Amino acid sequence: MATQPGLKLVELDEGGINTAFRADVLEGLAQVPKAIPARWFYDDAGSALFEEITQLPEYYLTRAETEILQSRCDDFRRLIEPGLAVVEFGSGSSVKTPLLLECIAPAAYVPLDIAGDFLRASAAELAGKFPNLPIHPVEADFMQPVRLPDAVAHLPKLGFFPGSTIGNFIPWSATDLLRQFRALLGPCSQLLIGMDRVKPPERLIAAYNDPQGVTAAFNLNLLTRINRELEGNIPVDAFRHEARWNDILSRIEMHLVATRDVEFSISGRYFSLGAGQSIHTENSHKYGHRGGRVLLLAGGWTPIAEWTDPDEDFAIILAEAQPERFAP
Ligand code: AVJ
Repeated sequence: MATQPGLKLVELDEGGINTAFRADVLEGLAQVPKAIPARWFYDDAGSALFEEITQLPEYYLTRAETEILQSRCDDFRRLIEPGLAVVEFGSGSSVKTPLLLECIAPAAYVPLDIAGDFLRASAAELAGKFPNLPIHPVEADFMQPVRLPDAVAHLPKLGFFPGSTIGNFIPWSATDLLRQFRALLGPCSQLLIGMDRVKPPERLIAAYNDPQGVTAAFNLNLLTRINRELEGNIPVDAFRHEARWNDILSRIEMHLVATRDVEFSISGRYFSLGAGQSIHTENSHKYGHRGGRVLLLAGGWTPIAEWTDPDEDFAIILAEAQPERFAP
């Protein structure tokens, strides 16, 4: 079956401006310290740069997670029933998805992503690999209320949230998001989620500050996107990429640091930064083997199995929706 036309849930104003993007940028830059939510990295250029990051020798996350997915097919088949709808949150290029779909014999696949063209291209490619699987791409921000296609309404669901994307959210928002997933997927659903593990800061920083400068380009692309889509004139060359380990909050932070005093405008609003000040663009939280499970429990999901790669760099956890009430 061919790819469905898909639902489009991105709101544009009369001028074709993405209003949610504009609101996040204008609010975020008016804040102290300045911050822009990481989800806005993923325009087409940003999504392509992220795919490049996943190939970097320093960026172990994707390789470690792929290794787990490849080696645990029997476990997935045993613990996940056939015939359910797989709903992937932030599907991106969907490169890891076949590894799961091959194992568990699903009845449908629903990739959700905010990068529309990228989403449709990836869905089309996947349709080539799984000609008998109904695919229903949904262009949406999974942080907003989402409606699943009617075609999968009656099916049991497996949420798939790989890549350690959960790490982008502060634990408070992460638990909100997990609860939202639970509400969307239903009371008998399961969730397969990837989380990056805590490890020595040197390795973490190297993964987010590669010598080739791909991560820097990914971070700086946000400014280029703002200039293009939100009528901005940010001098991109006046910023440099920085990755910091915040130990007390257990996260890598990415910043865009002004290398000199800068002034610019975005959608008619003026902003300035002094030399050395930064725009905080991403958090990537890392969890220990207990912390990750507690996060899931707090978000309404009971862990039932956990796997890591041999070096224990990365974990995949399978959880099921907690019943409304449980003993004691
Ligand atoms: C896709 C959010 C998991 O935090 O590791 C990679 C994004 N940022 N390099 C991550 C990212 C910089 C990535 N996630």
